[in-house]
Amino acid sequence: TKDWNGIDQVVLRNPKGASARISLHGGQVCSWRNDQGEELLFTSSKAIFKPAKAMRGGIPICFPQFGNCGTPEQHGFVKNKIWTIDENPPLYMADLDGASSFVDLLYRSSEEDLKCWPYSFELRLRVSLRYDGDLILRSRVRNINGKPFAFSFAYHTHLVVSDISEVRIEGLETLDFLDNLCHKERFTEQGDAITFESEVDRVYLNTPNAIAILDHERKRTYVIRKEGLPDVVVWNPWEKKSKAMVDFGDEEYKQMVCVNGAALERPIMLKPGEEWRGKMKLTVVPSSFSLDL
Ligand code: TA6
Repeated sequence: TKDWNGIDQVVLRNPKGASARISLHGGQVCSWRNDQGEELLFTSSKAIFKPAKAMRGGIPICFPQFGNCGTPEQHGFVKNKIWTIDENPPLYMADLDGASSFVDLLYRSSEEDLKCWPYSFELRLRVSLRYDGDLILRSRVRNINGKPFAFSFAYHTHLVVSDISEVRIEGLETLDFLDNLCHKERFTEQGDAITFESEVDRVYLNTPNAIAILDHERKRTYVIRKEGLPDVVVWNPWEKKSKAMVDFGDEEYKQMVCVNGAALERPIMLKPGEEWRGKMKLTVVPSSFSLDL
């Protein structure tokens, strides 16, 4: 199908009616719906659907860096580029772990990219929708350059919640985090679940491979399971920051939370020919289930 600018989108469906949509613009997952057709990924009602800028929502792929590292683009440039369908994905990705449908996307660095980041790479993304409705993103970065390079990576995951003040995040207790609201100063999280009463913008370090986001009102829990992504970014802009963003509604912060699987604190170094793999699996369960995190 075509998305907002006639740019191709791939729709994945499973036999129970769950679905996902991925845009070739940025390799961005724009939608993930459960088998009742409920949208689980947040998209701002004021999102700007104009190429060379990622729409505000879904799961932008942040590479080769996350945050403002002095390059022209915040969160890297691949989220603003047109990707292609990968006709011959690497054999090792044959492991489908219960996928009912999937798509392989590819972004190869261009001559133009070299001007803002002087390294050649191949970035592959497989998005799978499982029979049970789970969404899996697998990324693979290969250094096809003559010299080593280091990068950071994040799945900028915008989740829908019914009311941010009723959301708890479990799995990050007692961990250290860098607080983007205090010049990235390092703090230690207290001993119980994270809750939200104001803007939060933190990078939790050396996190466990499973994190739970409990949406109390809707009796729904998201579980994020990840590999190769040691850090977790937790972001809610709250009211003041929301008003300052042109592509974000004033009140929408109440219905979303960003919980990003990421590799940020220690950039990943790849020698020529080497590759890195990162994986994130999103699951949504009725909160009544006990979570063996
Ligand atoms: O997710 C954390 C964060 O880095 C915040 O600091 C905020 O900048 C957010 O990403 C939005 O970034 P974007 O480039 O999508 O406006």
